[in-house]
Amino acid sequence: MNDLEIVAGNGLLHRRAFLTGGAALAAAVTGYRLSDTVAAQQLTDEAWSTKPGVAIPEYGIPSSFEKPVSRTLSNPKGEPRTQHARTPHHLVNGTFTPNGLHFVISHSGAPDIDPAKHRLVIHGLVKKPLSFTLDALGRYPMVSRMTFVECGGNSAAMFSNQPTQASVQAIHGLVSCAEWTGVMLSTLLDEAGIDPKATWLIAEGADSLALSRSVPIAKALDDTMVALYQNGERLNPGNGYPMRLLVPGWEGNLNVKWLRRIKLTDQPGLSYYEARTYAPILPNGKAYQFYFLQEVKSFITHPSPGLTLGAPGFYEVSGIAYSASGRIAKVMVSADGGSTWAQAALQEPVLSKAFTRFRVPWKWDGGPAVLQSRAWDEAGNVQPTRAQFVAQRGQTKTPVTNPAAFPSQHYNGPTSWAIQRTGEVTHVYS
Ligand SMILES: Nc1nc2c(c(=O)[nH]1)N[C@H]1C(S)=C(S)[C@@H](COP(=O)(O)O)O[C@H]1N2
Ligand SMILES: [Mo]
Repeated sequence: MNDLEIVAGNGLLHRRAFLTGGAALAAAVTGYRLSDTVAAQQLTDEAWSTKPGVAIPEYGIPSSFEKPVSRTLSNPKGEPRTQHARTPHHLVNGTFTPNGLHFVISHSGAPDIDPAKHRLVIHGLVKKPLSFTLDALGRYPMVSRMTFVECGGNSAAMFSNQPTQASVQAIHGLVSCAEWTGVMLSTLLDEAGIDPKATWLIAEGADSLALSRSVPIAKALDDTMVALYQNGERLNPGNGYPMRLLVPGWEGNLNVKWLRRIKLTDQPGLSYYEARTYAPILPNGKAYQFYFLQEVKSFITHPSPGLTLGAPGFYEVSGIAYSASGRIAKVMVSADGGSTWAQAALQEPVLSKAFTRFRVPWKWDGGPAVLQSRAWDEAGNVQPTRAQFVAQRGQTKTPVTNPAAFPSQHYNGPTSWAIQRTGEVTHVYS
């Protein structure tokens, strides 16, 4: 068996090279061997090795060399309008997003909530209206789960009829994945006692615009959570401190932050965001309303624009895949713009409604190549091609002067990165 077997065009290797051929692959990547003494001479004694280091701070932050690993802000001067902070997917690895890099969309800033004064009220069509302090909520049984949150407007640039010369952060930076810990909403609704007439709930935030969204009771009782912790620590202020609704796999906007009210009703509230922003008009004239799922999707993070390749040779192509309909079943990667495909290795554990990292070994011959990924989920859904997607949902002219203009929601087609002979990576449609 050849460990470095080429299985698809432009040099994609069988994923087995990671398993059985790890050593062969590593040797092929580094490509040169040194004698014992020459190897030892590679070590020099820098200042940091010759005197004691600095004291460890109470709260650890990344090395000063990691400054470029940060979010990009849509209003860096704090202009009072909707703010977007985008995750640098090309500068991180693994499957969850550190709290300081989790994307944020905030339509009226982040309220500075005193947790001692904050209350969560559950009322409406319930037998026993309830009010909770943060301390009281903390005494209920808790659960932890990894899940992604994705803005319905993530990847809006992909609706443009011309490729956008931007990074994976600019194009797909409005999705992140974290381990959330909190109380299942079903536990709280059980205590309040649901009136059988209740079919929806309206969740409201404590921010100044009181963002509200309607959630069907079935989803509320399924896997919806009142999240109190994010990756082990209290929620970041931008992500809803001290509590948020977590509606796994569903449109980001439903994940109401700074949660203060849940009202059970017998109909949706038709709030601003569900009646306007997240009800785009389809090419067939119908509104895409109450469409909640963030469908199966994947994109390559390494390489991607900004990560210029060096010399020809071995590279790992890697990226993330996720679906609102469960676990990722399979990811295929192409290096020739979609003509031939190699199956990627999936990083275990593969969790439902969470990021799954995929990897495939690639031998770049130095010529032009077009990298692309396509994911399948366990429910049998597959990412549509961009052409299929655009036929159903439409596209916009370039340049997109108003990025909020429709259509701009729920893009889940593939993304293609072209590798130039110089090693530069650019965005193309293929
Ligand atoms: N109260 C409140 N909740 C909110 C928002 C907001 O502005 N106010 N933004 C929403 C939007 S549009 C999205 S995509 C998600 C983003 O969650 P994150 O900022 O934690 O990543 O929060 C949603 N919840
Ligand atoms: Mo959003």
